[in-house]
Amino acid sequence: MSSSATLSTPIAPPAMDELCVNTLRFLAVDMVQKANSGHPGLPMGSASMAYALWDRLLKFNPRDPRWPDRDRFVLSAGHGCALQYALLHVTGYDLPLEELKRFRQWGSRTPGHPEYGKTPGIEATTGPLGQGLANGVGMAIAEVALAARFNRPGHRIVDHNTYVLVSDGDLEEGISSEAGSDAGHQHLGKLIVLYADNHITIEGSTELTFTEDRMARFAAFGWHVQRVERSNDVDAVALALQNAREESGRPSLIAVRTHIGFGSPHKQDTAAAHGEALGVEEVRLTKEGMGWPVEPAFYIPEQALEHFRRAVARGDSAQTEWESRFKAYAQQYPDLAAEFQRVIDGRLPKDWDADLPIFRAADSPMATRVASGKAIEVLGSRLPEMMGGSADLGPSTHTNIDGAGNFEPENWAGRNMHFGIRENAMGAILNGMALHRGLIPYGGTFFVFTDYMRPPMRLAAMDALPVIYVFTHDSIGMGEDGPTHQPVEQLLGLRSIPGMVVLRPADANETVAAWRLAIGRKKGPVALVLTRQGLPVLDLGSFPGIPAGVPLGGYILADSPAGDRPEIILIATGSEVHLALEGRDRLAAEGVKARVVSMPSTNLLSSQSDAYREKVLPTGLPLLVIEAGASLGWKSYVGAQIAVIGVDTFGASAPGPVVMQHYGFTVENVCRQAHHVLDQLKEKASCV
Ligand SMILES: Cc1ncc(C[n+]2csc(CCOP(=O)(O)OP(=O)(O)O)c2C)c(N)n1
Repeated sequence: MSSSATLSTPIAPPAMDELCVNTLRFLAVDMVQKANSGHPGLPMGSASMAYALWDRLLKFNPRDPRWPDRDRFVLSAGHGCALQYALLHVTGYDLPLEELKRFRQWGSRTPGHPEYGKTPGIEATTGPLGQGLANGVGMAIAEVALAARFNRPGHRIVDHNTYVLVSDGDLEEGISSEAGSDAGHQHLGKLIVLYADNHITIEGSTELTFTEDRMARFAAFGWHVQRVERSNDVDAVALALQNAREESGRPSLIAVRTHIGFGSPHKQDTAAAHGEALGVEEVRLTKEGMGWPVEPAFYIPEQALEHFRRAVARGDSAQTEWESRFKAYAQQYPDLAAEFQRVIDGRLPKDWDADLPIFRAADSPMATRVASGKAIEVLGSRLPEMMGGSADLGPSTHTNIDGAGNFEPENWAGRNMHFGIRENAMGAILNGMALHRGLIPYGGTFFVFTDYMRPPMRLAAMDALPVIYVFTHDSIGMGEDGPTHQPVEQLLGLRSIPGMVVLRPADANETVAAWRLAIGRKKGPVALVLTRQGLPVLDLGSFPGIPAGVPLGGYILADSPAGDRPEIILIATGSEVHLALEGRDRLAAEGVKARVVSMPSTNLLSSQSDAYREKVLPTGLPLLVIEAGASLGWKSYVGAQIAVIGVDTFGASAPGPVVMQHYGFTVENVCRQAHHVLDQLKEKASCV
């Protein structure tokens, strides 16, 4: 192209493609240059393939970015988001050009990596490489699961594709193998991945690190694979995409040989194009070299804009067509249509929690993982949108919904998922399912292995996704498997993720209350942290405060005998609550008045009013915390007059009760520590 950017006469299709692709390229270049920060290289190289998708195939409506049957598009290589913002602007989303000019600035809708909820049309927060690809797998799973449940002969009301754009970094990350393997196994034919195969990462050529045959790898996962050698051949990319769409039995990978920094005379095909502005002079040379006006920056040729904006009418007619099909469906299947609307809106049905179990003291001992399993059975029968499973630990995590069938290629209506031993992908797939909407996704593993899935958990919290985690074997109390399997610092770690609600219930009834809260909470992830070992059941007759107390995060489970002002408060979570109760009784016999506060969720308690917290933990009273986890968080949480019985080293391999005893989780030690705290206080007082 030379002067076509300024032509006012009609433009032939290939020239129009080129004009549009260059519009995207140079918008991205100018965004990064103006911000003097960001990643121009990937957008410059991938603009053509992204254009092929958005112009020829992608089903979307810029005026209604949340229309349920739209195709999903995830930019897994989130650092290339200048390209996505450019696409959103030119196709008519509510993203004014001004926002492109404020790329990466405070308060803009064009943050440094795509953030879900901040920019219309962004389907997932991406940036940590590999996560977006696994999100796409989750979205594709949600699509087939909802299609299996809601479509009827002649009525395909759920029928869309999921597209993901990945880079080398995405495919180098281990999660791409976890997710790729799962997607191939599940025959997710409507998942289509475009791979920007540009041979460059930050440190240089992929020859340094990445020489396996990626196509063969994905073929081995059961994917349909294609290669496009000339990325700027929009028709060739569109044809490959079309082939991928026609391949219904396998997910598709299309490796497109792109060139990072395409068009930049000094930076194309080098790592220098990856992550910094090209520089004023290089921008000028690039624009001149490609026949693009150097000024003004953010130039959008009228014809290109007109062409891109046809997406609005196209999207509108696609959505209108779907709505009329949905109307016909609703006439024939009114209940199903209403149910579809309900799950897409994320509304709960009436009486969804009516049959939740109430446990009695006679049910003791019961592990909280077992109580959780019983709650899941009931909830699963009331909430057909519940779908989840475990990373190959189902028999231990009790995450199965009886009678709900396995989710597998032969039965996408099945709701019990087998993620395999792929915690990272499991977390990201759950996120994708939540992002898609229409399901309540949950997943489980041993608590210690949350270390393998922190990245997606962090993103779930960032995106306020309603994902539920079922983490069992929650402390050194799990016993014989030893320190590799005994979580210590994980509680503190999860509690420190903003927006993550961590609940460590004390018994079966607290577990039921925790599940009720988790299902009812529509914004943000909830982690249920559960025991392997059996625990006494706190009968609601003796402890009526449990159902109302758990959602508050902390509450007075047992006050000082005779309701006197306590001299000390024993705070405990999970299995240690029982120790606190025993300690309280023994201290009473020794003449010390103690209150027991069960604190299943420090996060929830800290969001209660000052007045409530003061009622539960009056200022000035000394505290003894009993929790089989790192003590670090507690010291800052509750102030100076405090002692903690915690675990500040790794555990040990032995039967659970033996390990607990060795680490000081005994009634004797609780009483000793309580006396110690009180003695210290007295000493302090006498010194004053
Ligand atoms: C999990 C993770 N690790 C590291 C990074 C930092 N990072 C951003 S892009 C990138 C690699 C760049 O190579 P590639 O994925 O091929 O992108 P391109 O150079 O084509 O833009 C890295 C290491 C990241 N975003 N996520």
